[in-house]
Amino acid sequence: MLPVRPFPALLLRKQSKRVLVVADLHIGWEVTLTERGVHVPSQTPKILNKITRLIESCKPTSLIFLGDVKHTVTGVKMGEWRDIPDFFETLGKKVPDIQVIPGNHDGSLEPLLPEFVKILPSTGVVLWDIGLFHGHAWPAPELLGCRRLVTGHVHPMVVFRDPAGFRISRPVWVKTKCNGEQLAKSLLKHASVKVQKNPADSLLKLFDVKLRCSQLFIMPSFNDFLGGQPINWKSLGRNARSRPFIGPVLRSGSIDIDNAETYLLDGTFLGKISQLRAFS
Ligand SMILES: [Mn+2]
Repeated sequence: MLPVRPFPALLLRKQSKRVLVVADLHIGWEVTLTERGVHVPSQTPKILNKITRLIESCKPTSLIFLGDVKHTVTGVKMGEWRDIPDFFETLGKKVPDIQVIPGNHDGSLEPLLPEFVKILPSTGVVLWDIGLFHGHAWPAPELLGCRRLVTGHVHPMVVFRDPAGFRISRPVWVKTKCNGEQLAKSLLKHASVKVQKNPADSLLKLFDVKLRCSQLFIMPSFNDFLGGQPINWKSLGRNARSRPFIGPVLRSGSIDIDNAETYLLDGTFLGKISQLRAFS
């Protein structure tokens, strides 16, 4: 599992298979601006250009979109109606296998996709020893059998502010520990399952899943034009549970947000989130 520097993309490899994962494209975001009188040309050609360069350098056998391909949450805006089918048709000529894990913005995405694009469950998928899910909803129990989980949805950014009021924000990768027992407990509770004294036993008994997850990676958004969540905000650590945007897994108390490591897209290690709060 390798981040493809300096792209917000992940390459997963096993034998001859090469799976490229990208998250949160939010195609059509600029259409929402146009509706409010701010006219920005379609960003889809730029996104397509970037993903094409990535495909040329990684030569993937599969491409997985980790949710939020489109921007409007329900329904379809004019720009999306035009851009999304063309976008996938172009990629289909370059990569033999294309799959989408739907995110919370992907309502009505299916009619826009060419038939060769496979739609995966929105509860995520297991790929070898890696659990991939978007992050707006609970993953399927079988993902907890993977040592590593990869999610999107948050569009993590680190924000630095200086005394003059200048602000710099950069998209980052987040790598952190995940308490499998706690996560299993929350997930079972959500599934209205009575948890026995040991959540790992319940997971095994009810879902035939051996609890293994211990690490979580949050992917940056693939769309440069889009904002994100400043994950080093002073209040985020304390109030993580009350912030609905970050999704049930991050709210479950099983993710060590304070000690999460952040990396720029070029691989530079910035520090732990708890250290970076002082600069936000
Ligand atoms: Mn999302």
